[in-house]
Amino acid sequence: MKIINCKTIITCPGRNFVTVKIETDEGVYGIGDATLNGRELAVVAYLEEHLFPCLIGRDPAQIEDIWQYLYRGAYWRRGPVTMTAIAGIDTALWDIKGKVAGLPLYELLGGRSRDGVMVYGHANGVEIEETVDEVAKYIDLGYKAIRAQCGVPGLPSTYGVAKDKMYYEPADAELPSENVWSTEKYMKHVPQLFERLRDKFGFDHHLLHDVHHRLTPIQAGRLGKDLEPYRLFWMEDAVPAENQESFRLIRQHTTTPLAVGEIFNTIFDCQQLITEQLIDYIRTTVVHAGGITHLRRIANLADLYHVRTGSHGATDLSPVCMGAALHFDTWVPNFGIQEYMRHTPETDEVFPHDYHFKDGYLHAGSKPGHGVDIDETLAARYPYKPAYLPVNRLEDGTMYNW
Ligand code: EZ4
Ligand code: CO
Repeated sequence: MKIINCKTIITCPGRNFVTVKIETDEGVYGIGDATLNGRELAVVAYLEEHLFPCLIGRDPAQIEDIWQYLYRGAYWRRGPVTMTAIAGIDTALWDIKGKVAGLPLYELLGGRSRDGVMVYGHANGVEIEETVDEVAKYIDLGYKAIRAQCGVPGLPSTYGVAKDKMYYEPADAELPSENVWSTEKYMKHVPQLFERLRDKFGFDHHLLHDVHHRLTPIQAGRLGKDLEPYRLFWMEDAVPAENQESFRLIRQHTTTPLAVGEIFNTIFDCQQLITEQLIDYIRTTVVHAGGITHLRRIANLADLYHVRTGSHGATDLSPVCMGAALHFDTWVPNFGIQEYMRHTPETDEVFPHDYHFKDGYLHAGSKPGHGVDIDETLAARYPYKPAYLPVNRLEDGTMYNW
């Protein structure tokens, strides 16, 4: 079997998605997600100009060799654009392998390790009581785990607070919108949110929180400590993680479990975090960490150090990524949890899929490959629209982390 054609499909059914499609001389094709929020066309150019020409004529069964060719062979390694492009191709090749074998992807990885994949949904509100109502909705829908975010008094807007609650999309403007941040105001407010939630709902559901890279290590230690009475499933992205050693200080001060990694693209971004047991959950996912082939390596390393997976699953990760991630989650021995933000009905229509939600779990389905397809005619009806993630400034105007 030979690869005869590769292309990207760009579509915007509410938000932008980049999909790789690889076609073979035997008629079998595979697809992979290659969406990098706010930087979509950089990945498209990398794929079309630099990677696709190298794939024509190759045997799609040689997934490992192709991965090594694209990673090592490029000389220039790592980085979000490169690794997202490689991920799109890698996912499409696994999809082809599954279709050729007539097996769902989780069977190729080693088979099912669990019946369903526990997911967490996003509850958010401008005020605490609004978030409380949203958490109640997720509990009614059957969720076992819910991430809770809320607005901070004195700050006009912040990460995690959405106009459209179920379909939160932070890339909201043609040029980056600007948020204002105060660590002091935030740190005073968050423990009140979780006190109220535990008071109202008790301890039967997992609660999670995303700090979105906004603290210093000692502040994160303090917040983790303040949240200990509410027994969070995790505190996510407490500090920017370029400096992996930062987590040592957080660890010294709190037993609140730590999650990080949605913006990591290789095992080298989390090597120290894992081997020194500085985190509890690694959030790398298929689309931004080099595909199934590389994510498997990260998960295997993590398993040796009691670190479990908790893959990123926001709406900017397309249903193709979600499908592949769910097969991965169904297999991976050290699974922790999977983030699940529902896509809009328009997006679900463009990407028909085999996965489904039931009683707090997602089920990968049993179709060969990852079980997600793309309706190209429908996709063409939603042309690309430039959209950026916001930027963040402190109250005195200093640029900060978003
Ligand atoms: O801000 O996916 O945990 N989820 C998140 C997401 C990210 C977006 C960025 O594109 O932090 O909402
Ligand atoms: Co996050």
